[in-house]
Amino acid sequence: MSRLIIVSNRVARPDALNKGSQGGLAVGVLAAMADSGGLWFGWNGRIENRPVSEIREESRGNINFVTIGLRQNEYNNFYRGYANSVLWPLFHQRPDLMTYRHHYRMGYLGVNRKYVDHLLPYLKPDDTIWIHDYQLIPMAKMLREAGVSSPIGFFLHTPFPPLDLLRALPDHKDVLTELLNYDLVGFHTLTDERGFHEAIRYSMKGDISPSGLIDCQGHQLQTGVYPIGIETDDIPDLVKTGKHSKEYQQLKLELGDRKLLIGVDRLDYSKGLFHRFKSYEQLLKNYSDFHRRVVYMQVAPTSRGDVKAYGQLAQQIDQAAGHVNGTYADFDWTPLRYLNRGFRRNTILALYNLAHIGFVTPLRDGMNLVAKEFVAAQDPDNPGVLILSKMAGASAELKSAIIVNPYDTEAVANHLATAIQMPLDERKDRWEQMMETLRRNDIQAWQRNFRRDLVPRPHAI
Ligand code: ADQ
Repeated sequence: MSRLIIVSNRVARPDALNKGSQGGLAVGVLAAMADSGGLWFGWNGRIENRPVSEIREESRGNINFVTIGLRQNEYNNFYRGYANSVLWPLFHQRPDLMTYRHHYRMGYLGVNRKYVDHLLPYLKPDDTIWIHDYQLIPMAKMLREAGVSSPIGFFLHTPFPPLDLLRALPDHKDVLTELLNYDLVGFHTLTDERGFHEAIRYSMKGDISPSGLIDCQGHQLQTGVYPIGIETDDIPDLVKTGKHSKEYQQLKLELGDRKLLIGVDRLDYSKGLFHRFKSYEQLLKNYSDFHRRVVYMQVAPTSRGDVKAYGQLAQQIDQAAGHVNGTYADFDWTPLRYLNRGFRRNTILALYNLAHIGFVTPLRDGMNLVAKEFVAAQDPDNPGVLILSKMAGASAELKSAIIVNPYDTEAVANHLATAIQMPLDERKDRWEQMMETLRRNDIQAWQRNFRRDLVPRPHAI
């Protein structure tokens, strides 16, 4: 098999993953590369002052990591600007949170060109190139213009918006043209793929065959649905080691026979924390029997704290958490524990295992790996219950979860009550069905299927 070149904005070194705030892309890509090995290229996460970027090369096992830094203005316009103040809110159906500036677009293109220039010397003719996520959409076009003829695939980790929303982006036709330059474009769900097809058909006048083969403006490319998985078989061992952590031990002791509800998310408006806190508050209001019998722990480390919408969100969430505890806490019971920090991966998995309910209610999410990890971390003889938003990509696969509409806070409260009291037989049945999916479509299947479909196709340059 040819050498795999992965490009993503952030590159996660294995030891960095243990700090617990890397996010789903890094977790997934690292697990996918464990078998195949290859080269992983991207930003080292640092802001640098030097005019020419220093390239850092490191190897761990069969993976070579090649990273570069970003200058302050590149970070501002590319990362904080176009990627996280334009594309992220738009792709998560929040155009109201979008701040569009022309110089953001210029900065975005500039950093993509910089990545291409620094990557080119590492490429060999028979490599397979796999670009990840919304920060790097223009790379294939730029690589092709530089003469690269290797197969180039793209995977979108976020949702793809419907055309009516995409049109709010002034450059949407440029973005679509850039995507046409890939040989394969992959999505988490059929809904996302359908959104892309709709945009190609009506905005770009492209032809699409029933199997997802696109013919448009001299480009041919394939699209496909590749729901990202997790390292399902390795999780029980990670849970075991995580149980030795002092956080797990202490929480277990403090809980006693109280039932734990757990939520784990980057602090992001797409994750629906405000609505989630309101649903929990509604549960406490409607079901006083549960007072002192449940504890909800929400773990949410700060993410993109220097983007305006995120600062406002942090304040709103602090207040909402304070309101729940202000209303219901007593000297011997804190109903909501809100922790603004990351955990080691095995610790977080052990905490999932300790929980009776996985509380996963994003307002919009590409997939949501926390939902899958929660299920895989359960004890087969006494599994917990997953409450899962229908707005997460994972709901297309984990159909035996309790599927909820996160905006309907009263209904979510009732579903929480059902989950808290669910009999063991029903918990086991639901869990078995979800595990069957997680075993069949694990992280290795995800990368195998994508790479199987990534073959070179004709492109007009
Ligand atoms: P994210 O938005 O980052 O990922 P998610 O898929 O839930 O969301 O992945 C988060 C990962 O980070 C999980 O593995 C989780 O266990 C870990 N994590 C989060 N908070 C943590 C904490 N405090 N401590 C330790 N670990 C923590 C993006 C998309 C998703 C998509 C993934 C993968 O937004 O929709 O599922 O990429 O494609």
